[in-house]
Amino acid sequence: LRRIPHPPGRLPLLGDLIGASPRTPLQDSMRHARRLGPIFRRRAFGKEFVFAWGADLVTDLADETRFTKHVGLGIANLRPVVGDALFTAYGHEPNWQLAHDVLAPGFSREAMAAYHPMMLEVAGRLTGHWDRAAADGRAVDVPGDMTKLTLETISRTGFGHDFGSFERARPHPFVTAMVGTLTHAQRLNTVPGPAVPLLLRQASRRNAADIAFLNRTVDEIVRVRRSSGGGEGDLLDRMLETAHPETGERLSAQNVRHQVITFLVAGHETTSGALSFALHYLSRHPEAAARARAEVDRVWGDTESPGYEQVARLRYVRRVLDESLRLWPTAPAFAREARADTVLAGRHPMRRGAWALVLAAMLHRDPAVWGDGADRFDPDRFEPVAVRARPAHVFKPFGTGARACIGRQFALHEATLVLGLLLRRYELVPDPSYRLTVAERLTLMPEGLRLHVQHRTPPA
Ligand code: MNH
Repeated sequence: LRRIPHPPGRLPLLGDLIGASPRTPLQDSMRHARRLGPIFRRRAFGKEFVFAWGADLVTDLADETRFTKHVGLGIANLRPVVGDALFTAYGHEPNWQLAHDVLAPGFSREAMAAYHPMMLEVAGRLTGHWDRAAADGRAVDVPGDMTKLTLETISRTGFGHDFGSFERARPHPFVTAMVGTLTHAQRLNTVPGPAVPLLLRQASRRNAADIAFLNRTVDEIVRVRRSSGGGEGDLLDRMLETAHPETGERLSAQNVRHQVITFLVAGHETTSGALSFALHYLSRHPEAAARARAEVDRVWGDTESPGYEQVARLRYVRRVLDESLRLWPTAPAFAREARADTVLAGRHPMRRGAWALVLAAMLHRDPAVWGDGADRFDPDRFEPVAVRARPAHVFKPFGTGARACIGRQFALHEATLVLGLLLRRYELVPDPSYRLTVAERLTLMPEGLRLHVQHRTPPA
C-alpha cells in the first residue's frame, strides 16, 4: 500500500488492528474516526489503511474523472466466491461492462413495475406470519423475518425461485452458507495473510464447503430455468439469453453462476438490514410512526393491493428509510482509488492506485453537514428543501459513480412498499429493555431486535 504523505503530527499513526474487535471492525473504525478526525490511518500487518469521512474529502473522492472503485479488503476477499461478477469485478475487467449493460435494463422503471405484484405477494407471506404472531402475542424476530422477506423477493422476482423461507423454522441453508462466506471474508481482514492457513484452517475448510453449497444451489436454479425453456424476462433470463446490444457477447456459464450468487446476496442482505433499522426507529419514535401511518392511510386508502405508482408517493415513509440508512448505512463503507497521481482535497498527495476507505456511516454524521445532533433520528432532514440545501455527496448509502448500487431503486421500492404495508396493519411495540446493538458481517444488522406487533384494527 502506498502512503498518503501528510504534515507531521496531523495524522496520528495508530497501532495494530490486533486487539481491536474482529467482530465489529466498522464500529471500531467509527470510534477512531471520532477521535482522529475526517481522515486517518490505521496500521495492520505492516500495511497501512487510510480512512476518509469528512464531507469535503468524500466529495473529492466522488470525482469520477480522478477516482474509481477500489476492489480491496472485504470485497477482494469475496473473489473466491463470486469472481468477476458485477460487485467484485476490477474496473478493467471486461465482464463488468458486459454484465452492467446486459443487466441494467432489469432495473428500469418498467422492469420494477413488473416485479411489483411479486413483491406484494411475498409481503403477504410476511404479514401472514406476523398475523399469527400477533394472535399468539409472540414477539417477532425482525432481522430474521426481514431476511426471509428480502431473500424471497429477490429470488422470486429475479430468478423465479422459491426458497420457502416463511415455511421454515430455521433459515434456509443458502442463507447460512451466505452468512458464512460474508463473515469469513470479514475475518480474513483481521488475520495477517501468511497466518491464514494456520489460524483459519478449519474456517477455510468450512468456507470452501459454503461456497460449494452456494454453487450447487445456483446450478440447480439455472438447470430448472434451462429445462423450462425460459421465464418471463427476469434477471436470470437476461443473464442466460441476452446478448450485449453492441458487441453481441454473452455471459459465460461460470459468470452467470457468479452473477446469480452476487444478486441473491447483494439483493437481500442490505435491504433486510435497512428495513430492520427502520422498524427499530419507527418503534422508538411514535410521532414519526404516526406521521408515516397517516400518510399511508391517505395515499393508499384501504386498497387491498397498492399499485406500483402508489409506493413512490409515500414520501414520508421514504424519508424514514433514508434517515435509517443515514444513521446505519447497511453497506457501511466503500473504497476509492486514484486513477492517476493526484492530490486529495488539495492536501493529500496520492499515487496512482492508492486508495482510501470511505466510512459512509461517519460521513452521514459529519457535524459540519448534519449539525450537532447528527446522531439523532429525524426524518425531516430529508425534506426536499433540506436536501437541496446540502452538498451533493454527503449521503452515500448506495456508493457512488459508475459502480454505485445497480439495485437502488429495487431496494427502495421493496422497502417502502413493505414499511407501508406493515405500518398500515400493525402497531409496533418495542421491548423497553432492548438497546440497539449492531452486528457486522460486512453489512450491518440490528442484533436481536424483537418487536411485538398488534393489529391496528381487528382483522376482518
Ligand atoms: Mn447494492 C453495489 C449498497 C441493495 C445489487 N450496493 C452497491 C454499493 C453499495 C450498495 C454501497 C457499492 C459498493 C462499492 O462501491 O464497493 N445495495 C446497497 C444498499 C442496498 C442495496 C444499502 C439496500 C438498502 N444492491 C441492492 C439490491 C441489489 C443490489 C436490492 C440487487 C437486486 N449492489 C448490487 C450490485 C452492486 C451493488 C450488483 C455492484 C454494482 C457494480 O459494481 O456495478
